[in-house]
Amino acid sequence: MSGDVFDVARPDNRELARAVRFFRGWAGRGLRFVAVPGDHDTPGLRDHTPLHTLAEAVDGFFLLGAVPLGGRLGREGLERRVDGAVFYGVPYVRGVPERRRGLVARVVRLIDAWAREVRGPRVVLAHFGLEPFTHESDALGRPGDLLPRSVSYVALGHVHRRVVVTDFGVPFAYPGSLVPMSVEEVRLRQERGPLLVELPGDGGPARVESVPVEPARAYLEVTASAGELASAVAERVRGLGQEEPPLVHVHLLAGRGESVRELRRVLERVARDLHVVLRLASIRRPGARLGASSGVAAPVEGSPGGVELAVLEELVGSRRVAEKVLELKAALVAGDMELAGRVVLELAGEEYRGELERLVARLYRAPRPSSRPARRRASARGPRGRGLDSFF
Ligand SMILES: [Mn+2]
Repeated sequence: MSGDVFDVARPDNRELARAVRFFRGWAGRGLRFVAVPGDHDTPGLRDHTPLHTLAEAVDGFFLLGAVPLGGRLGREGLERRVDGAVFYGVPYVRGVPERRRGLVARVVRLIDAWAREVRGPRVVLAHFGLEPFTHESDALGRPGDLLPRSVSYVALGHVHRRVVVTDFGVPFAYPGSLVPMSVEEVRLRQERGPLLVELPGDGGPARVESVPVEPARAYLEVTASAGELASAVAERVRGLGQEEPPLVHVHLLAGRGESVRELRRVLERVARDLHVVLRLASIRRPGARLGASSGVAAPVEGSPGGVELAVLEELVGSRRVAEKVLELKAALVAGDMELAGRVVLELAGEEYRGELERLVARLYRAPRPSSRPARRRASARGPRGRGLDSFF
C-alpha cells in the first residue's frame, strides 16, 4: 500500500480500531501487508503516523519509510524481506518540491544500489506524483528522474486516477483511489482499486492485472434548485443496488433571496427522507460573481489555484501580494519554515511596502467590535491610523 491508507493524519480511535480489526482479520488468514505513509497519513515531522499504530497492532503489517519517533530512519526502516520478495519504501518527505525531489532522488539511488545486490522479486513503494499523470505543481518529476530501474515493480500512490505503465524501464502503476474523493473524480469514470501484481521468481519484470471492485456505494452528481432537489435525487438513485446509501454531490441552483442556512436545511431534509448522503458541491446564483456581497463565495469551476488567487487579490487589493501570500501558504503547508520565513521577510520589505501600508490602513480603518475589554484596549492602542512600522 503506497500511502494514504487513511484520508486523515489523526483518525479517531473508532476508525483506528476498525482498521486494526480489518487488517488483523486478513493477517490471521495469512495475508501480509507492506505500507509506506502518504501526505494524508503523515501528521507532522515529529508525530507518529496512524500506520505506526497498525504496524504495532497487527502481526504481518510492515511499515517502511516512516521515521520512528525519536529515532532515525536507517536501512532497516527502508528495506524488508516479506515472504519471497524484498520491499523498499521511499519515505514521504514534507517540504517544498525542490527539497523533496532532491531527498527522494537520493533515497531512490540508494535503493537502486541495494536492489542490485539482491536476487528474486524486488518491489519499491513510493508516494509522489509523476508527470504527466498529475498536474505540474503536484508532480515531483518525470518517471525517468525518480523511478529506480533495478527492481521488478514500483507501486506508486498519490495520483487518484489509474495509471499502469509497462513499457518503461520498470513496470509501475498508480492503482487509482478506491472511491472518488471529489466531485471531479465522480465525473472521471474509470477503473479504480487494487491491482494484482505477479512477481516472477527470477526477479524479472512484474505482470500487472486489475481486480474489478464493486464500490460499496454509488457516487453521483446532481444539479437542481432547492424546490426540485428531492425529485432530482430520487430520480438518480432509483434502482441502485449497493449496500451503502449513495453519496450525491449537489450543485444547488439558488434564487437570490435563499440563504445558505435555508439551503442546508433543504439538503438535510432530502438526505433524511431519501436515505442518501448529500454533499453541497456548489451554490449557483443568477449573476453571482466573486466578491459579491451576497455573502456566498460560490465555488467557480476551472482551475482551483486561479480561483484562490482571484479571491485573495480581491481581499488584499493587490495581485503581487496575493501571489506572495499563496507562496507563504504553500511553504507553511509543506512545513518549510525556512522558506516561509523568507517569504514573510520579503513581504515586510521595501518592495511591498506601499501595497501593505494601503492594506493595513484599509483593515484598521474601523475598530473591530469586541466584547473582551483586554482586546478593546489592545485595539485602541493598535496600529489604526499609523504606518506599517507599528504594525510590524
Ligand atoms: Mn497523497
